[in-house]
Amino acid sequence: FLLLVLGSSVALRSKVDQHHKVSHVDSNKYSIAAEKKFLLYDVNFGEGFNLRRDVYMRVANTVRLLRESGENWILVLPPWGRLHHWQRMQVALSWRLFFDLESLNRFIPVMEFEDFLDENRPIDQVIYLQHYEEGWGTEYVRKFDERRCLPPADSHYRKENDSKWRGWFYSYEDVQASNFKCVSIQGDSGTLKDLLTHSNFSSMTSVMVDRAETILHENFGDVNYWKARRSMRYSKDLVEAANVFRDKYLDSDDENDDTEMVADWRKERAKRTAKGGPYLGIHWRRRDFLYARHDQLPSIKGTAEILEKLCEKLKLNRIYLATDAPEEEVNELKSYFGKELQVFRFTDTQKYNDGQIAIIDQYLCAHAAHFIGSYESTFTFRIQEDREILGFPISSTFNRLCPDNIPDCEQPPKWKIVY
Ligand code: GFB
Repeated sequence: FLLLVLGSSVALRSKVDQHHKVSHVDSNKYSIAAEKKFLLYDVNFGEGFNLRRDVYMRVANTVRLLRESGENWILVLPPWGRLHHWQRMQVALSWRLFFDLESLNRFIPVMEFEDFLDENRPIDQVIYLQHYEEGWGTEYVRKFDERRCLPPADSHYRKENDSKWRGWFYSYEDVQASNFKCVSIQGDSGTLKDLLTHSNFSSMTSVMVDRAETILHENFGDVNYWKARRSMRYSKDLVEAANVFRDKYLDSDDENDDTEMVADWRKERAKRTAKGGPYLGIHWRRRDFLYARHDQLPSIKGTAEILEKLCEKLKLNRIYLATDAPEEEVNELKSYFGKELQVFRFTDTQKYNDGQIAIIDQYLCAHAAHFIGSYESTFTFRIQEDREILGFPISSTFNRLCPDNIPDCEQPPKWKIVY
């Protein structure tokens, strides 16, 4: 039976149409093809772009588990926007601006929120996830319970006279939900699957889970973590823009760098031979990070010294700089370099939005011969993952900038890819 279910789910995944939307499933052919159900989700307002990418992987794995248990769930992608790090306040941005939906669909069926709305589908239920008021207790057990809404849940959704629930809903004003409940939960993608199949919610066709970051990965770093991650290929436009930049300024291309990728990520195989382009990639996290991780970051001059030494050691004279630093700080950094070092940045803010530039920055760092990042930044983590997928040697990837007073600081954990 298990084989039948697994076999069916693979077959279903391949039935995704050309327009990157989920196609109809032939219910006569596949016993798994039950009524379509839709899982929507949102993440706490304060979370950044790269933590949100991680939350996608957790929720995508919930959908995978639901489908493996025979339910026909489809993930509705939460539009991007209102991110407090973005300099330009944009909302309701679709996923296809950033990611390749065909690739996402090869892991689980996904659809844009706009397409969900076009189908005139209602949201039956909002489940607002929250922690337990009393904390974890003496041991961590996976569990969930319907509980009274704790702040801030009680202020995020309100019941109107028509007895429908209104909330943020990614800035779409005419969207509402029929029911709203708060659930205290501690657990992971699997726990969320159990919640959605619980008798209180199992009759709902479309459920939105808010504060989805409350749940963790079921098995961090396992093969399903990496499948979800590998499915998150960047949009073809962004890859193209970054490749043009590599070719023009960094003397870098996939053939010479040994970074060619097969079109379908499911056909990727383990390798450690990637060379990367002849440049040093650096993610230099500044702004709010200076407060959050002050003791773990180098000064501007200290950063320049680390980079100069590294370029000398690796015999590189080009640096690709990914940063959120203000211009004055970038200029100061550059002022410390000798003439032999060239610094490159991708700055086409006319054509690309903040999130797209972030992805191009990450892509360019991921293709460098050597990468060095910022301590515990999720922006840096995503670059390290991309390099694992591309097949770089470990030593060229898991490196961080050390603070001035600890030049031999502990290097990042090596979260290696598994297939
Ligand atoms: O992505 P993110 O969660 O990474 O948030 P951290 C950082 C955001 O800042 C990115 C911008 O999404 C970008 O909008 N940013 C940072 C960059 N570095 C770069 C860069 O090199 N290039 C470009 N183009 N943009 C956490 C936050 O950030 O830091 C938390 O998620 C909190 O909310 C904490 O603020 C202190 O993990 O680095």
